[in-house]
Amino acid sequence: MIKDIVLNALNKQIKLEGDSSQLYLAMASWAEVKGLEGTANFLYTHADEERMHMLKLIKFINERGGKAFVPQIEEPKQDFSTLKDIFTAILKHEMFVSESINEIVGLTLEERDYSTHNFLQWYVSEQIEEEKLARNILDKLEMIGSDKGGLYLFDRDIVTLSVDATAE
Ligand code: OFO
Repeated sequence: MIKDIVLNALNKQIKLEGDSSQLYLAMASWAEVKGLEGTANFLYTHADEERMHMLKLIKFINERGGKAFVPQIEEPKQDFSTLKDIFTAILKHEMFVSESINEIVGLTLEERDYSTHNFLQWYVSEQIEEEKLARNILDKLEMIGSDKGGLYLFDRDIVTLSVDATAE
C-alpha cells in the first residue's frame, strides 16, 4: 500500500506530465501553422510521449493500491515568436520537471518506499535525456541563427532526433 504523502506527490506529478503534454501540443500546433512540418511532427510525437509518462504514473499508483487522480486540463501558452523561443521554453520546462521528479525521489527515500523509488528511476533517466536533447537542439538553433536555408534543413532533419531515447 502506498503512503498518502507519496501518493499525493505522485498525483501532482500526473498533472505535471499532463500539462507537459498540453504544452508540447500547443507548440506543435504553432509550428504546423507556421509551415514547420518537421518540427510540428516532432512536437506532436513528444506530446504523445508526455501523455504516456502520465499514464505510466496512473497505472503504477492504481497497481499499488492507491487511487490515481486525473486532473483538469490547463490551457498552455499558445503563442511563440521563434523556434528558439520554443526550445528555450522546453528546456526551462524540462528542468522544472526534473526538479519535481528529484523531490519525489528524495521523499521516497525519507519514507523508505523503495518500490516507488525504483519505479521513479525511469523518470530520472528520461529527464536526463530530455534536457540533453533540448540543449542539443538549442545549440543547433544558435548556430543557424536567422539563416533561412539552415532553418529549412533543421525542420527537415529534426525528425531524426529522438525525443525519447528511453521510451518504451
Ligand atoms: Fe515527462 O518528460 Fe518532459 O516533461
